[in-house]
Amino acid sequence: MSGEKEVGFVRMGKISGVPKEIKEIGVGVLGYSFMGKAHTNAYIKMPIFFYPPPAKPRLVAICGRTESAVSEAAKRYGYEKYYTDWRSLVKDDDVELVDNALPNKMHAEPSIEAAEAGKHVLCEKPLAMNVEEAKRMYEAVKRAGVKHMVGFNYRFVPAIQLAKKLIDEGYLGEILHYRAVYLQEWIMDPSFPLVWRLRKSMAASGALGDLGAHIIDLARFLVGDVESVCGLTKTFIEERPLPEDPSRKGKVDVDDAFIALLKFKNGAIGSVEASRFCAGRKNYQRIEIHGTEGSIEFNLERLNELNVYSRRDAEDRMGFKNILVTETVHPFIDKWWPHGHIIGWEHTFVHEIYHLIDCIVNDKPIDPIGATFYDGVKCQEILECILKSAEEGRWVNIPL
Ligand code: SOE
Repeated sequence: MSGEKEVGFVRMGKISGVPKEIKEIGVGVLGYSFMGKAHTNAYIKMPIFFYPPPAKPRLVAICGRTESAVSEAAKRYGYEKYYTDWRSLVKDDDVELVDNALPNKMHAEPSIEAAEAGKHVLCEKPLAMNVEEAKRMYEAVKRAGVKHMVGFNYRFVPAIQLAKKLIDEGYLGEILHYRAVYLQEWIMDPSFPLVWRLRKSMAASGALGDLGAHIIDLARFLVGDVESVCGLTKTFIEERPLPEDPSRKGKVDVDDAFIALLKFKNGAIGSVEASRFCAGRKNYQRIEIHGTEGSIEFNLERLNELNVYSRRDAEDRMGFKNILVTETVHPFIDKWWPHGHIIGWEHTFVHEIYHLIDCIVNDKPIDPIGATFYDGVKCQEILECILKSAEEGRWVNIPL
């Protein structure tokens, strides 16, 4: 132990800096608000709980447009530097991993330039504004040979991983139905301003790309690829006060809610629905999957639990079983607390960041557990086809 010395009867040892046996990885985060905070928390927590870490994230730099806000965030979170120009962060030689937590409009260019600068890239969902951008991003990371992941963090819920294990093992038999909703209520007040998530120029779509992207990615992760869709979108409040001048209003040009039917390539059928107008639903992502041998049910607002039904159970005890997914046999749990000491939403980001950094340091494949930019492209195709279907009022096939 470096700097050890006798202090009376107590030996004192000084730990200076990161123990040399632990590698570091320089991280630069684009964006400092909601997702910037969730990701930073994960970078700080990961090496403590996944110890020894594959590498300890070094909070090199954070970036945001407003210097007063991003400098405050850098101080608060513990970043060494801050930038108001994303290009400077991407070019910073100390940054090995660029984490793009900016609005959807700003996913493509910074992620492509990061890849071209030889940086690994984590990009928040949805990957892009449209399929064309998503494909350019995917081509760029492939050309650069860097690791690439999309922030579909719900893949990293232990209960979702248990669901995937049961499905992949055939415990549910042949999958017949996928049924998912992702319901929130945060913009029901007409006085809620026209923030970037409600503007087509910044987000491309509303509940569809924001919440729908998650349950569409989980559809692919748990059931398989989608063959065709039939969608419906709705905007309940057509205009809202402008954040920059509440006395003026702007048009809401994205969906407040969507519903879509899915035909999967493996013959299963599905429905996905997301809305920001469901009073009482805070962050209510609920999934039911039914197979020939049984069913599972997951609710994000009770994310430590998975309800499982098996037709193989004896008739006198057949019924949904509630599994508390907090035993160390389940992924990631052994890194936290004893069983029953439940985890939360933020832990899914710690798991995601651990997986990414482990794959970077040990050159492991991000998928199938994590979503790569390829998965981001496939999700983008389904999003775009749902919009096309809603506009044209017909079923639309997903490009092969
Ligand atoms: C929307 O409010 C939102 O923050 C999404 O953008 C996130 O992806 C989701 O995890 C929680 O809800």
